[in-house]
Amino acid sequence: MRNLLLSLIFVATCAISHAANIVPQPTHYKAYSSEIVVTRQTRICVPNVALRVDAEYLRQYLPLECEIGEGGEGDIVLRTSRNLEVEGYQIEVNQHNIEIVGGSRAGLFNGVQTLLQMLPAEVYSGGLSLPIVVGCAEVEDSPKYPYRGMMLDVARTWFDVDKVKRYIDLLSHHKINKLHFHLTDDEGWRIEIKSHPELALEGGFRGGDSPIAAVYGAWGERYGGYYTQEELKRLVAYAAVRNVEIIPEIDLPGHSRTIAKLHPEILCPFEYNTAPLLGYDDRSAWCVAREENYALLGDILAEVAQLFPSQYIYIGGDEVDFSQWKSCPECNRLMREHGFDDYHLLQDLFIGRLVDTLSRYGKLPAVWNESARTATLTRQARVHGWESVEECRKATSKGYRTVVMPGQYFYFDMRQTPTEAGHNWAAIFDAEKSYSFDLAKQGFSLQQQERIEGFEAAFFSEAYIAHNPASCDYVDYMLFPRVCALSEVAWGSERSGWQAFYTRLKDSHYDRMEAMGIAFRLFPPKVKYEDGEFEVASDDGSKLYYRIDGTDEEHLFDGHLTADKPQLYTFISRRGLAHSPEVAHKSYYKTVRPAVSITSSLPESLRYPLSRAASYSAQAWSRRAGKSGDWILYTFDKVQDVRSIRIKTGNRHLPKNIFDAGYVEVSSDGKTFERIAELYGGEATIRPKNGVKAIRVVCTADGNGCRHIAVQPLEIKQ
Ligand code: TNX
Repeated sequence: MRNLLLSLIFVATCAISHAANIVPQPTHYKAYSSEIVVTRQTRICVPNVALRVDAEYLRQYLPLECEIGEGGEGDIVLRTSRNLEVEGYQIEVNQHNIEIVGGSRAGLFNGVQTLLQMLPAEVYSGGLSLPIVVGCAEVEDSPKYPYRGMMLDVARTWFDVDKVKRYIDLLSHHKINKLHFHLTDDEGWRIEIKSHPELALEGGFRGGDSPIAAVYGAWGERYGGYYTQEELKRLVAYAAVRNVEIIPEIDLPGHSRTIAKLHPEILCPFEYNTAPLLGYDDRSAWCVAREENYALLGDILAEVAQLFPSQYIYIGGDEVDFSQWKSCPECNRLMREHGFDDYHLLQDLFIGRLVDTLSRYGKLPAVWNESARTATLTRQARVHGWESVEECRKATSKGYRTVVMPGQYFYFDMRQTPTEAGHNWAAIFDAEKSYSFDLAKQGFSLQQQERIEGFEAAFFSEAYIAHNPASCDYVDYMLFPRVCALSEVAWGSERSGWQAFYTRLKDSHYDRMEAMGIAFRLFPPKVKYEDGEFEVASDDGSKLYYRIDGTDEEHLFDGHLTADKPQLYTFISRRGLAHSPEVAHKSYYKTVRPAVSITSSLPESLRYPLSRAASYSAQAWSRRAGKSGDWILYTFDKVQDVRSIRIKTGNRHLPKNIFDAGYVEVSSDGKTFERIAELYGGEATIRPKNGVKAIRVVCTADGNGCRHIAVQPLEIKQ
């Protein structure tokens, strides 16, 4: 009686968890009006020691005793049953107990994730205080697709083990079950290979005295890191507990500049002009004809195969620069011997050799879609369609098990609106577009759909390096809530439309992500300016702030702000660690284009001369990399009185082809110059106090790992 009374008091006083709103949406979810109270006395019970690991996992979020046994009144019981699908599960929460049954440990894990989402969001922050009330419910759920993946590029920007573990946690909370681990690329080699220790010891670092050039960013010091085999084994085990399989990628035969720097003998034997690169050899493709290459690759793949239990090893196959093979006498001899008229077939030959090597280790290949182009590749390969939706359809038509990840929907290194950070080569899109992906609407026939193994999103990290890579904030912002959308698409339950999904996010999942410590992206607030007053609103309950251009301080926006110069104000919404992009009235983005001439100590490209930047039309190029003492001089026809000027070397949205280090000087008479800013990531924004007649950018670094430097038009605001 006393217990019952206490429970009633608890029911009245403690927070009741939100109804459903589970992400990804389960197939069946039925909520009842009754409740059960989880108290400190509640136990997590598993029938045998094999499931103890799952009980211990749950315990990290719900601090209860674990026990091997049947469980009794009030307990949480975890078990498996062969009658369910491997990754399927059932949950029953009734007034007596909570039971999760999984079709296997994987299914049980999925059930545990759903249960966590049925509890107050504080389960994720460690701030949960018992007792809690849980609404009674019945859930029956299983995924439509066995492959629900995320690719992390740890080669361009280094992610240490703790960061990777954190992403494994966050992904697994969304029932993502594959981590495609992009371990090698032109800019880094992140996996220890014991038979060739130099690969990680040297290839894990770039810049400073490393032979690997700092292509992305000003790294006067060695930058990077790598995973030891011991760390990788522990990581694989860590992921396995969370139902995540790690699929390692060694990107071949292109994207191999790092290993080629350490083993130049793997490159094609021809005279290469390194003059524009100040002596640096930037070739990135393995020579197909050099027999010894396959022995080295055999050594590497043997260790990779042994470290990772995944059946598939990812061997790349994307974006091979055929110009290297075209210039190679040995590759051309091979072409003639085989009667090939297409360099894709030469690539197939190379990939085919690796497929044989993998099969000796009991492994199958996974590849980027280019490797399936001619369809000579074994049908046992798993093909990842990244270039377009069309490439995904083609791979399925050729009979390949296909992972759908077209950049236009699932490359989360893409920008989310035009003025935000990130790439735009595939598209500019936010979570709504990822969420909208639909195989039938995209014209996949039923037969093609049967060959879909699942979905994957990618985060390539070349832009991350310019956004404080010591913190996860940039990645979080690019990934969430897009990963939430991916999880719905890949889990494959009936989708109810974006508005309903967005409402579920705002009502429940934002709180969870906040408790998970994710610096996720909020949708941009709407900004209006009328009759000298701002009207700004967000639709998610977040707080709004404004900033005056040129200052760092943020002020709370209380609903009223009058201003005669709307171009000076930017707005942002915040909620915990999450924030929206900065938005402003259209006048903020307005730039002026005064007449300017550009000269430089660098020889200019004939095709992309500096005059293109001077006429504000497009980026201009030099004919070689920058070296210490090089300069670019911008001279205005008339002295300019302006608010700000952004001077940018490098590509428009990537810290590449930059002055690796340097500074900016200004002059009001075109004769005497004053140093007023340092370059960061090849660029600087100046806010001149006096009129500006000329600007000079001076380089203090030798080389940038690229064939030229790019110069963007000045961005001038009045
Ligand atoms: C294309 S995706 C690439 C990567 C880049 C990415 C940037 C793929 C197979 N190749 O090397 O990092 O675009 O979005």
